[in-house]
Amino acid sequence: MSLNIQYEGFQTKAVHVGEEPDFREGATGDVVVPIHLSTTFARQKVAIPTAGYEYVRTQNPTRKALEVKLASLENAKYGLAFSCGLAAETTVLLSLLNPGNHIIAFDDLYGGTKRLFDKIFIKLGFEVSYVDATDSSRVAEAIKPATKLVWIETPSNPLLKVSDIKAIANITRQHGLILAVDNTFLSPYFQKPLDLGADIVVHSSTKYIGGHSDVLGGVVMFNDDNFHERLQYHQNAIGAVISPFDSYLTLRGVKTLALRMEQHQKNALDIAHYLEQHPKVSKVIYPGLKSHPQYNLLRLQTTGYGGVLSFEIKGTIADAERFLESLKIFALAESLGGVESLIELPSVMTHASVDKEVREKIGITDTLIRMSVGVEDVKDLISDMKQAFEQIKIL
Ligand code: P1T
Repeated sequence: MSLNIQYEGFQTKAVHVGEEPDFREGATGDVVVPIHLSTTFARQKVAIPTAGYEYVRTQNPTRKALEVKLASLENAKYGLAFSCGLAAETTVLLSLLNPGNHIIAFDDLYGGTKRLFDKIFIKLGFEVSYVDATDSSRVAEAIKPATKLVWIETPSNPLLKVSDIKAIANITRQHGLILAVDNTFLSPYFQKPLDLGADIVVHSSTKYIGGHSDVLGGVVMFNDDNFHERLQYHQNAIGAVISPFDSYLTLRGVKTLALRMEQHQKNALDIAHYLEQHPKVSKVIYPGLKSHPQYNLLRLQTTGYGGVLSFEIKGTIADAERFLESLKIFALAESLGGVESLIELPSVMTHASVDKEVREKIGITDTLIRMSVGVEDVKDLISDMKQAFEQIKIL
């Protein structure tokens, strides 16, 4: 129940928005929104849904609380929650585009997003061009008469390339295009793309927003009333919605987003410094390092660098595999953004669906390792890496 309280701070919003106690007669004053499992909502009058609720796919009170809370964290007017990040992406594309439309996408994207574009949307009659969006002029150069939307991740997955949201938003605005930003890697705690001129923000809430590697979800945030009408219609018509239980888990997770992001970042910076000086490492990519090519830009458009880093191990893919398989605290697993540290080999795992030729062209080599730094004690994480490095003998 909304009490119309205006909260200022991010953490206050994360804890309270959408979950204000309900003191109406018969209500119990819960400080946590209940998990409403009812799939349908009874009415007293044929034409009047009780409290606006009709059927669970269309809307339910637990999902509503999540959507309202996440929208407030992203400084958005609207938020819609889906069954996963890819379901959110699919619904955005089907709601706002038509076959024949052209999409300009960042050449470094999560492998599943690239697969969605290349294997599903191209088959449906959409056209996609990939550009290195770290240079905004490449986005402008790729615009055609049929272009409708620009899709970026910043920082990107897995190469952590950063693009200039404001500069790209200026280009898309001039040409009447939609700018969609996947904000999964930094979360609304460190970056708010709508404030920088983006039209749509997408998240895999499976990652930092959920934060505990126990819930799948996706969210879309935006300000435009017309988008709201179209997206809400398609959300209901397509039906890839988050369940009430998963909404609850995500609500529970997001309350500590700010605390977790600070710890992820602190640990990631220490690990990036450790790896930078390691003789068996040839390259470290972390937006919080001065050596990152877009370090200055990042400092302008975000308030932090996040908890994901990538690095290249010297040697062969067999050395990379040996290192990964020797780790004891890091879980060798896909995904990111949970409290536990995860590590993976994109060429074989998260980005295996991207053609080898394309992967190598943009820099996803066989020995590139991606790490999602958790919130554990960093000295334990570094000790774990030390013992794993000792297992590889690089000449
Ligand atoms: O897994 P899902 O909730 O459907 O989210 C897809 C997705 C979208 N956007 C970004 C930036 C992502 O990283 C992901 C999922 N990524 C992984 C599973 C991964 O390990 O990179």
